[in-house]
Amino acid sequence: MIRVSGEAVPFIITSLVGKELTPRSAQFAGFQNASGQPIDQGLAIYFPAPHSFTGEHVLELHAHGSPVVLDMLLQRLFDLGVRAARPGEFSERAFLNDKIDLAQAEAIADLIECTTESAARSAQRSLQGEFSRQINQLVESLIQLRLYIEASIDFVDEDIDFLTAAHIDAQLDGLLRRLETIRASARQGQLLRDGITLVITGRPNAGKSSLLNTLTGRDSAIVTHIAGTTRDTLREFIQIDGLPLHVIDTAGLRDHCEDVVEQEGMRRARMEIAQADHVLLLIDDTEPGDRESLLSDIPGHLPVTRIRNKIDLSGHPAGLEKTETGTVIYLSLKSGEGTELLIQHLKECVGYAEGSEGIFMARRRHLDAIDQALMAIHNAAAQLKSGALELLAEELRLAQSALSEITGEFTSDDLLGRIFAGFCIGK
Ligand SMILES: Nc1nc2c(ncn2[C@@H]2O[C@H](COP(=O)(O)OP(=O)(O)O)[C@@H](O)[C@H]2O)c(=O)[nH]1
Ligand SMILES: [Mg+2]
Repeated sequence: MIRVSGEAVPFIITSLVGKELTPRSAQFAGFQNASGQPIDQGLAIYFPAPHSFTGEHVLELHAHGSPVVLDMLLQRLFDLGVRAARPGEFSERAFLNDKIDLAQAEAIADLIECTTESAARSAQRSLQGEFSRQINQLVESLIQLRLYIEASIDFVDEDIDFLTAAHIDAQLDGLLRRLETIRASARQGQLLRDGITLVITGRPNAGKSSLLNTLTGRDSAIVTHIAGTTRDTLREFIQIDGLPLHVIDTAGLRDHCEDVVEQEGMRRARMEIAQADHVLLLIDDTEPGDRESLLSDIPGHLPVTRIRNKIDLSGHPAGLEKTETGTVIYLSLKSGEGTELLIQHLKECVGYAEGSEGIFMARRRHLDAIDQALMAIHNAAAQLKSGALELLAEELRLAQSALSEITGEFTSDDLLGRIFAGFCIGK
């Protein structure tokens, strides 16, 4: 299917199809070259502006699928003055013509790229405007409150019944609670979209590759009793009950190693750890002594789960312990005992709730905007306490503009360019 959008569409129809098309109805037509000879025949649909996806005149041509025919048809269109669309250009025009807002446009790209069913449902919800609607309602409430506060600043001497401080406080509180609910849904949506990156590390032979294989359910990595088997980093994409996980198996870390290949593997392993969302530190439970010294290789802010493996040999019962330095799970990757604890734990620590009811697709930038708005409203509450109404009004304005960035009401061209460049061509 070829889709053409823009002012010249009526001219294209006359030249290519050679007859008038009834708006919004699929019509069988021949597609002609410059001398009136048929290139192909198929369905043509004309959507006159503004009742089209982009808001401009749009023509859709459904032709036969051969790449040669497609090429001839495109060449004919180019000869008529058409040019190829940039990635996301149709959605961008729809956004610029107020057909959809920015969050909806992003949902189109997310719907196309989603990797799980839950993600598809959430993207669909965002595309229908559920996320934008909630954001817009909040913006509306912010504007109302701002109006009141700014009026009470301007008419401070007049005898008008303004909101009392207690009223404003209650309203700010209500805004905070609504925003936090939206944030929770958006965070789930962002998890569904991007997932998290898990990096498996530990001493050689602790069972790292066995863990990767357990998680993927197949022989992704080579497992042997030989220390230093894994040298390359191995990446697998899996999902646990709809939660996307990027799992990375790495070369084992040890202090003394002569092998240059293994040294390079260790360098790469440390690089992956630095970029992880969560680290799984594998420890062989049969090994005596302090096997957790590797913790120093892991940046302090990263959540680490220590997995004490091979309990089939050590005799330790399967289980999960919460300690001051994080969670410890005892399991055996050989017998499978305790592995379900790990799966449950992973879902819990990323805060993943099963089911996609009420979740909408969201991106990092949406969460950042919500966080900025939350902070501004917190600040506004503080300004209220100190009686600084002007500063309070300013914080509300900041909250409003942060939220408006989500739907694209105030957005820089730069950001728009970056967002639409991430789309595929034709969308
Ligand atoms: N008995 C026992 N052996 C295990 C267990 N997990 C892994 N192994 C063995 O330990 C060796 C090293 O495993 P591997 O996954 O390659 O470790 P890596 O070097 O950390 O990737 C292999 O021989 C595995 O079969 C376990 O839970 N119990
Ligand atoms: Mg390995």
